Amino acid sequence: MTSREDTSLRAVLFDVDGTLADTERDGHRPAFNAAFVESGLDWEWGVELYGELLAVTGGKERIRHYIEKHVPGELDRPGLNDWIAALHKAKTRHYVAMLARGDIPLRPGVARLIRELREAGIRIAIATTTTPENVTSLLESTLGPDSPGWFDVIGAGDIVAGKKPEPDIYHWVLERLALPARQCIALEDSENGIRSALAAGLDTVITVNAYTRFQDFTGAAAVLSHLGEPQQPCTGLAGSFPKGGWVDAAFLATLKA
Ligand code: XBP
Ligand code: MG
Repeated sequence: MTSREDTSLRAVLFDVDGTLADTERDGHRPAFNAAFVESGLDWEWGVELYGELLAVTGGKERIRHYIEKHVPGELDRPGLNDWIAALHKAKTRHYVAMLARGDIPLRPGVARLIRELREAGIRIAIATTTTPENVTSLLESTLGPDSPGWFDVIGAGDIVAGKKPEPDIYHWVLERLALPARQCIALEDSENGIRSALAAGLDTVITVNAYTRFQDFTGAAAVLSHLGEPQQPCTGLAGSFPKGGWVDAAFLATLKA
């Protein structure tokens, strides 16, 4: 096989929210609500409403979408963009504090797979719409203080113009890895995520969560309940299924073969 056709697995690109950890319902959502209370707002994002708001990726973008849809009078606020940015900054402070308390664990199989990929010499990277400090805080609180350094590239937040489902963040990460999409796999949890990854040419494995279970994952290489562990096998929902019930480096490599 010539190098132009080489599709061997060289890197795995992880989404963060919903993929590494179930962060949305009991992490980001209460952090937004705490920021609203702190700012004297009577907004409260319940579990169901938040599920609808997740259609828009990015916290600042989500706040603006909420204002447009639910409290349009606020659109007349002077300096709206700066006000949203300040509100979001408060939200990030609350969220990072939750992570530092160890409130949010990794999903099944995540720590194991990261360890196995590193042992196998397969590079790892992050591609997410969330704020960069949220990523480092989650990694440090769950995998230890050195763990952000395990990732060759961390692509997060506002560094690209178009957030998921645009492919920008995946293009940005692939460029810095200096790898073609055909030698990489994306791990995602949402429809916006898979649209972004597929548009960047990446084979994508989905692990669903309560918010994303019934979304459209057309084009996924595999749709699974979670990454699985030897003691906690995953369930297959579509596409390939890992022998034994857990995703490892060998399974991901077979998806590239
Ligand atoms: C995650 C997001 C993020 C988080 C909130 O999407 O959309 O905006 O919900 O984080 P994905 P911020 O998992 O596809 O990356 O408030 O820091 O934006
Ligand atoms: Mg996600």
